[in-house]
Amino acid sequence: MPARHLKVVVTRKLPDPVETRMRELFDAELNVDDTPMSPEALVAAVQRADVLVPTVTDRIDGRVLSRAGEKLRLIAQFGAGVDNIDVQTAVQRGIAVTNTPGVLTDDTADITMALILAVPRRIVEGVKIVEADKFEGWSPTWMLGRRVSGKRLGIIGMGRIGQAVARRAKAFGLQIHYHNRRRVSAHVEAELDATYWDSLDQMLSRMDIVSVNCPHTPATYHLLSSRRLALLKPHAYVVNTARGEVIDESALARMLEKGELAGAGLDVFENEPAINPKLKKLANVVLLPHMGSATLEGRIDMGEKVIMNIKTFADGHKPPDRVIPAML
Ligand code: 8YV
Repeated sequence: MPARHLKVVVTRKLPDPVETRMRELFDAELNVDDTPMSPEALVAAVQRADVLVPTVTDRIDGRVLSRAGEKLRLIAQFGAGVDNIDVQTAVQRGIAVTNTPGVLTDDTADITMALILAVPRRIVEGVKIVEADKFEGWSPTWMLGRRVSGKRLGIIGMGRIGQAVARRAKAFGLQIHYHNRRRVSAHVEAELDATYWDSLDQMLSRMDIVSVNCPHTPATYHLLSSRRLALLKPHAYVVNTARGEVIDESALARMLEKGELAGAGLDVFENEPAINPKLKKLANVVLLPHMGSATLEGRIDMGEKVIMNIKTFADGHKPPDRVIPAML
Protein backbone atom coordinates (compact mmCIF):
# COMPACT_ATOMS: atom_id res chain seq x y z
CA MET A 1 0.00 0.00 0.00
CA PRO A 2 1.39 3.50 -0.83
CA ALA A 3 2.56 5.25 2.35
CA ARG A 4 0.09 8.08 1.70
CA HIS A 5 -2.82 5.70 2.26
CA LEU A 6 -1.43 4.20 5.42
CA LYS A 7 -3.73 5.00 8.36
CA VAL A 8 -1.36 6.05 11.13
CA VAL A 9 -3.07 6.74 14.45
CA VAL A 10 -0.95 8.84 16.82
CA THR A 11 -2.14 8.60 20.42
CA ARG A 12 -0.66 11.84 21.83
CA LYS A 13 0.24 15.32 20.60
CA LEU A 14 3.75 15.33 19.10
CA PRO A 15 5.90 18.38 18.24
CA ASP A 16 4.56 20.30 15.23
CA PRO A 17 7.39 19.44 12.79
CA VAL A 18 6.82 15.73 13.47
CA GLU A 19 3.06 15.96 13.05
CA THR A 20 3.38 18.03 9.87
CA ARG A 21 5.77 15.52 8.30
CA MET A 22 3.47 12.66 9.30
CA ARG A 23 0.58 14.38 7.55
CA GLU A 24 2.73 14.88 4.44
CA LEU A 25 3.74 11.24 4.30
CA PHE A 26 0.81 9.23 5.67
CA ASP A 27 -2.91 9.34 6.30
CA ALA A 28 -2.06 10.43 9.84
CA GLU A 29 -4.71 10.86 12.50
CA LEU A 30 -3.33 13.27 15.12
CA ASN A 31 -4.37 13.95 18.69
CA VAL A 32 -4.06 17.73 18.58
CA ASP A 33 -5.58 18.39 22.01
CA ASP A 34 -3.41 15.65 23.60
CA THR A 35 -6.20 13.99 25.58
CA PRO A 36 -4.81 10.60 26.69
CA MET A 37 -6.74 7.72 25.11
CA SER A 38 -8.99 5.64 27.36
CA PRO A 39 -8.69 1.83 27.04
CA GLU A 40 -11.85 1.90 24.87
CA ALA A 41 -10.40 4.61 22.63
CA LEU A 42 -7.23 2.54 22.26
CA VAL A 43 -9.23 -0.51 21.21
CA ALA A 44 -11.06 1.62 18.64
CA ALA A 45 -7.67 2.96 17.44
CA VAL A 46 -6.15 -0.49 16.89
CA GLN A 47 -9.28 -1.47 14.98
CA ARG A 48 -8.98 1.29 12.39
CA ALA A 49 -5.19 1.77 12.19
CA ASP A 50 -2.60 0.25 9.88
CA VAL A 51 0.03 1.69 12.19
CA LEU A 52 -0.38 2.78 15.80
CA VAL A 53 2.03 5.33 17.31
CA PRO A 54 1.67 5.04 21.09
CA THR A 55 3.70 6.41 23.99
CA VAL A 56 4.57 5.25 27.48
CA THR A 57 1.09 6.37 28.67
CA ASP A 58 -0.78 3.84 26.48
CA ARG A 59 -1.22 0.31 27.74
CA ILE A 60 -1.17 -1.98 24.70
CA ASP A 61 -1.76 -5.28 26.48
CA GLY A 62 -3.05 -8.65 25.32
CA ARG A 63 -6.65 -7.49 25.75
CA VAL A 64 -6.20 -4.50 23.45
CA LEU A 65 -4.20 -6.57 20.94
CA SER A 66 -6.81 -9.35 20.88
CA ARG A 67 -9.28 -6.78 19.55
CA ALA A 68 -6.93 -5.28 16.94
CA GLY A 69 -8.20 -5.14 13.38
CA GLU A 70 -6.75 -7.18 10.51
CA LYS A 71 -5.09 -4.04 9.15
CA LEU A 72 -2.86 -3.35 12.16
CA ARG A 73 0.66 -4.37 11.13
CA LEU A 74 2.97 -2.03 13.03
CA ILE A 75 3.15 -0.46 16.48
CA ALA A 76 5.75 2.30 16.17
CA GLN A 77 6.34 3.36 19.77
CA PHE A 78 7.32 6.99 20.36
CA GLY A 79 9.86 6.17 23.09
CA ALA A 80 12.74 3.86 23.88
CA GLY A 81 11.03 1.76 26.57
CA VAL A 82 8.35 -0.66 25.35
CA ASP A 83 7.16 -2.01 28.70
CA ASN A 84 3.70 -0.57 28.00
CA ILE A 85 3.35 -2.98 25.06
CA ASP A 86 2.87 -6.75 25.17
CA VAL A 87 5.54 -7.24 22.48
CA GLN A 88 5.36 -11.03 22.61
CA THR A 89 1.64 -11.10 21.84
CA ALA A 90 1.97 -8.39 19.18
CA VAL A 91 4.69 -10.28 17.32
CA GLN A 92 2.76 -13.57 17.64
CA ARG A 93 -0.16 -11.81 15.94
CA GLY A 94 2.08 -10.63 13.10
CA ILE A 95 2.28 -7.04 14.33
CA ALA A 96 5.80 -5.60 14.29
CA VAL A 97 6.91 -3.32 17.14
CA THR A 98 9.53 -0.57 16.84
CA ASN A 99 10.94 1.97 19.30
CA THR A 100 13.23 5.02 19.23
CA PRO A 101 16.57 4.06 20.79
CA GLY A 102 19.66 6.25 20.77
CA VAL A 103 18.10 9.66 20.28
CA LEU A 104 17.24 10.22 23.95
CA THR A 105 20.47 8.86 25.41
CA ASP A 106 22.23 12.15 26.11
CA ASP A 107 19.13 13.94 27.42
CA THR A 108 18.33 11.12 29.83
CA ALA A 109 21.96 10.88 30.95
CA ASP A 110 21.98 14.65 31.58
CA ILE A 111 18.94 14.43 33.87
CA THR A 112 20.51 11.44 35.63
CA MET A 113 23.67 13.45 36.26
CA ALA A 114 21.57 16.39 37.43
CA LEU A 115 19.96 14.13 40.07
CA ILE A 116 23.32 12.60 41.03
CA LEU A 117 24.47 16.15 41.81
CA ALA A 118 21.20 17.59 43.13
CA VAL A 119 20.53 15.10 45.92
CA PRO A 120 23.91 14.94 47.73
CA ARG A 121 24.44 18.71 47.23
CA ARG A 122 20.90 19.54 48.45
CA ILE A 123 20.20 21.80 45.49
CA VAL A 124 16.41 21.68 45.61
CA GLU A 125 16.39 22.24 49.38
CA GLY A 126 18.55 25.32 48.77
CA VAL A 127 16.21 26.66 46.10
CA LYS A 128 13.23 26.20 48.41
CA ILE A 129 14.98 28.11 51.21
CA VAL A 130 15.63 31.09 48.93
CA GLU A 131 12.10 30.98 47.55
CA ALA A 132 10.67 30.97 51.07
CA ASP A 133 12.83 34.01 51.98
CA LYS A 134 14.64 31.95 54.61
CA PHE A 135 18.21 32.71 53.53
CA GLU A 136 19.55 34.69 56.45
CA GLY A 137 23.23 34.66 55.55
CA TRP A 138 26.10 32.26 55.06
CA SER A 139 27.32 30.00 57.85
CA PRO A 140 30.20 27.49 57.81
CA THR A 141 28.09 24.62 59.09
CA TRP A 142 24.85 25.31 57.26
CA MET A 143 23.38 23.33 54.32
CA LEU A 144 26.20 20.82 54.27
CA GLY A 145 25.74 18.12 51.71
CA ARG A 146 28.10 15.33 50.69
CA ARG A 147 30.94 15.58 48.18
CA VAL A 148 30.26 13.79 44.89
CA SER A 149 33.80 13.58 43.56
CA GLY A 150 35.71 10.48 44.67
CA LYS A 151 32.56 8.49 45.49
CA ARG A 152 31.60 5.14 43.96
CA LEU A 153 28.71 5.13 41.49
CA GLY A 154 27.04 1.79 40.78
CA ILE A 155 25.19 1.81 37.46
CA ILE A 156 22.52 -0.85 37.01
CA GLY A 157 22.16 -1.37 33.26
CA MET A 158 25.19 -0.47 31.14
CA GLY A 159 23.46 0.05 27.81
CA ARG A 160 23.56 3.28 25.84
CA ILE A 161 22.16 5.43 28.66
CA GLY A 162 24.19 3.72 31.41
CA GLN A 163 27.39 4.34 29.43
CA ALA A 164 26.45 7.98 28.78
CA VAL A 165 25.87 8.42 32.54
CA ALA A 166 29.23 6.78 33.25
CA ARG A 167 31.02 9.15 30.86
CA ARG A 168 29.53 12.19 32.58
CA ALA A 169 30.07 10.82 36.08
CA LYS A 170 33.69 10.00 35.36
CA ALA A 171 34.27 13.64 34.42
CA PHE A 172 32.86 14.59 37.84
CA GLY A 173 35.44 12.38 39.53
CA LEU A 174 33.16 9.45 40.40
CA GLN A 175 34.49 5.91 40.28
CA ILE A 176 32.39 3.83 37.91
CA HIS A 177 31.03 0.42 38.84
CA TYR A 178 28.31 -1.43 36.98
CA HIS A 179 26.07 -4.45 36.88
CA ASN A 180 24.67 -5.60 33.56
CA ARG A 181 23.34 -8.83 32.05
CA ARG A 182 26.47 -8.91 29.93
CA ARG A 183 29.86 -7.46 30.62
CA VAL A 184 30.58 -4.59 28.21
CA SER A 185 33.59 -4.70 25.89
CA ALA A 186 37.07 -4.33 27.34
CA HIS A 187 37.43 -1.18 25.25
CA VAL A 188 34.37 0.48 26.88
CA GLU A 189 35.44 -0.70 30.35
CA ALA A 190 38.87 0.82 29.79
CA GLU A 191 37.46 4.12 28.50
CA LEU A 192 35.21 4.43 31.54
CA ASP A 193 37.64 2.88 33.96
CA ALA A 194 34.63 0.80 35.00
CA THR A 195 34.49 -2.15 37.39
CA TYR A 196 32.05 -4.93 36.50
CA TRP A 197 30.05 -6.81 39.12
CA ASP A 198 28.26 -9.94 37.99
CA SER A 199 26.61 -10.04 41.41
CA LEU A 200 24.28 -7.07 41.88
CA ASP A 201 24.08 -7.83 45.62
CA GLN A 202 27.82 -7.53 46.00
CA MET A 203 27.96 -4.27 44.09
CA LEU A 204 25.11 -2.66 46.03
CA SER A 205 26.70 -3.12 49.42
CA ARG A 206 29.80 -1.20 48.29
CA MET A 207 28.33 1.83 46.47
CA ASP A 208 27.81 5.44 47.59
CA ILE A 209 25.38 6.25 44.77
CA VAL A 210 23.32 3.80 42.71
CA SER A 211 21.76 4.77 39.37
CA VAL A 212 19.08 2.67 37.70
CA ASN A 213 19.49 2.70 33.90
CA CYS A 214 18.05 -0.63 32.78
CA PRO A 215 14.73 -1.21 31.01
CA HIS A 216 11.70 -2.52 32.86
CA THR A 217 11.12 -6.15 31.85
CA PRO A 218 9.72 -9.12 33.79
CA ALA A 219 13.34 -9.83 34.82
CA THR A 220 13.98 -6.32 36.21
CA TYR A 221 10.64 -5.80 37.99
CA HIS A 222 11.56 -4.87 41.61
CA LEU A 223 15.19 -5.65 40.89
CA LEU A 224 15.83 -3.26 43.76
CA SER A 225 13.57 -5.18 46.13
CA SER A 226 13.39 -4.38 49.83
CA ARG A 227 15.99 -7.11 50.44
CA ARG A 228 18.41 -5.57 47.96
CA LEU A 229 17.75 -1.98 49.11
CA ALA A 230 18.69 -3.15 52.60
CA LEU A 231 22.14 -4.11 51.24
CA LEU A 232 22.89 -0.44 50.55
CA LYS A 233 24.90 1.50 53.10
CA PRO A 234 22.87 4.05 55.10
CA HIS A 235 24.84 6.88 53.50
CA ALA A 236 23.99 5.72 49.96
CA TYR A 237 21.83 7.63 47.45
CA VAL A 238 19.52 6.06 44.87
CA VAL A 239 18.78 7.66 41.48
CA ASN A 240 16.23 6.31 39.00
CA THR A 241 15.59 7.74 35.53
CA ALA A 242 14.62 4.40 33.92
CA ARG A 243 11.31 2.96 35.11
CA GLY A 244 9.66 3.12 38.53
CA GLU A 245 8.86 -0.59 38.46
CA VAL A 246 12.54 -1.51 38.77
CA ILE A 247 12.48 -0.34 42.42
CA ASP A 248 10.07 -1.42 45.13
CA GLU A 249 8.85 2.14 45.68
CA SER A 250 7.13 1.53 49.03
CA ALA A 251 10.23 -0.17 50.42
CA LEU A 252 12.38 2.71 49.21
CA ALA A 253 10.04 5.31 50.73
CA ARG A 254 9.96 3.40 54.03
CA MET A 255 13.74 3.23 54.21
CA LEU A 256 14.20 6.89 53.33
CA GLU A 257 11.65 7.86 55.97
CA LYS A 258 13.49 5.84 58.60
CA GLY A 259 16.87 7.33 57.60
CA GLU A 260 18.17 3.97 56.37
CA LEU A 261 19.28 5.63 53.13
CA ALA A 262 20.74 9.12 52.61
CA GLY A 263 18.46 10.26 49.80
CA ALA A 264 16.98 9.62 46.39
CA GLY A 265 16.52 11.34 43.04
CA LEU A 266 13.60 9.93 41.07
CA ASP A 267 12.28 10.86 37.63
CA VAL A 268 10.05 7.79 37.29
CA PHE A 269 7.55 6.05 39.57
CA GLU A 270 5.84 2.72 39.94
CA ASN A 271 2.30 3.98 39.37
CA GLU A 272 2.76 7.14 37.33
CA PRO A 273 1.49 9.77 37.62
CA ALA A 274 0.79 8.73 41.24
CA ILE A 275 3.76 9.05 43.60
CA ASN A 276 4.05 7.47 47.01
CA PRO A 277 2.99 10.37 49.32
CA LYS A 278 5.79 9.55 51.78
CA LEU A 279 8.37 10.50 49.13
CA LYS A 280 6.88 13.95 48.66
CA LYS A 281 7.36 14.79 52.32
CA LEU A 282 11.09 14.05 52.49
CA ALA A 283 13.67 16.84 52.19
CA ASN A 284 16.42 14.50 50.98
CA VAL A 285 14.40 13.33 47.97
CA VAL A 286 14.27 15.11 44.60
CA LEU A 287 11.29 14.16 42.47
CA LEU A 288 10.85 14.99 38.79
CA PRO A 289 7.79 14.36 36.60
CA HIS A 290 9.26 11.81 34.11
CA MET A 291 11.16 14.42 32.11
CA GLY A 292 14.42 12.56 31.41
CA SER A 293 14.09 12.83 27.65
CA ALA A 294 11.99 15.99 27.61
CA THR A 295 13.92 18.29 25.28
CA LEU A 296 12.45 19.75 22.10
CA GLU A 297 15.39 18.38 20.11
CA GLY A 298 14.96 14.94 21.64
CA ARG A 299 11.24 14.80 20.94
CA ILE A 300 11.77 15.86 17.31
CA ASP A 301 14.48 13.21 16.89
CA MET A 302 12.16 10.61 18.43
CA GLY A 303 9.46 11.63 15.95
CA GLU A 304 11.96 11.36 13.07
CA LYS A 305 12.80 7.83 14.17
CA VAL A 306 9.12 6.90 14.33
CA ILE A 307 8.65 8.28 10.81
CA MET A 308 11.68 6.37 9.49
CA ASN A 309 10.38 3.16 11.02
CA ILE A 310 6.93 3.62 9.47
CA LYS A 311 8.29 4.73 6.11
CA THR A 312 10.71 1.79 5.84
CA PHE A 313 7.91 -0.55 6.80
CA ALA A 314 5.53 1.01 4.26
CA ASP A 315 8.21 0.59 1.58
CA GLY A 316 8.26 -3.15 2.27
CA HIS A 317 11.46 -3.31 4.30
CA LYS A 318 12.23 -4.30 7.86
CA PRO A 319 12.08 -1.16 10.01
CA PRO A 320 15.46 -0.33 11.60
CA ASP A 321 14.31 -0.26 15.23
CA ARG A 322 12.35 -3.50 15.43
CA VAL A 323 11.94 -4.83 18.96
CA ILE A 324 12.28 -8.60 19.08
CA PRO A 325 10.87 -10.38 22.15
CA ALA A 326 14.23 -12.13 22.68
CA MET A 327 15.80 -8.68 23.23
CA LEU A 328 13.62 -8.05 26.27
C1 8YV B 1 9.73 9.01 26.90
C2 8YV B 1 10.97 7.20 28.17
O1 8YV B 1 9.42 10.32 27.05
O2 8YV B 1 11.51 6.68 25.94
C3 8YV B 1 11.31 6.28 27.05
O3 8YV B 1 11.40 5.08 27.34
O4 8YV B 1 10.94 6.82 29.26
C4 8YV B 1 10.61 8.63 28.04
O5 8YV B 1 11.75 9.37 28.20
C5 8YV B 1 8.47 8.19 26.84
O6 8YV B 1 8.71 6.85 26.91
C6 8YV B 1 7.68 8.48 25.61
O7 8YV B 1 6.86 7.40 25.27
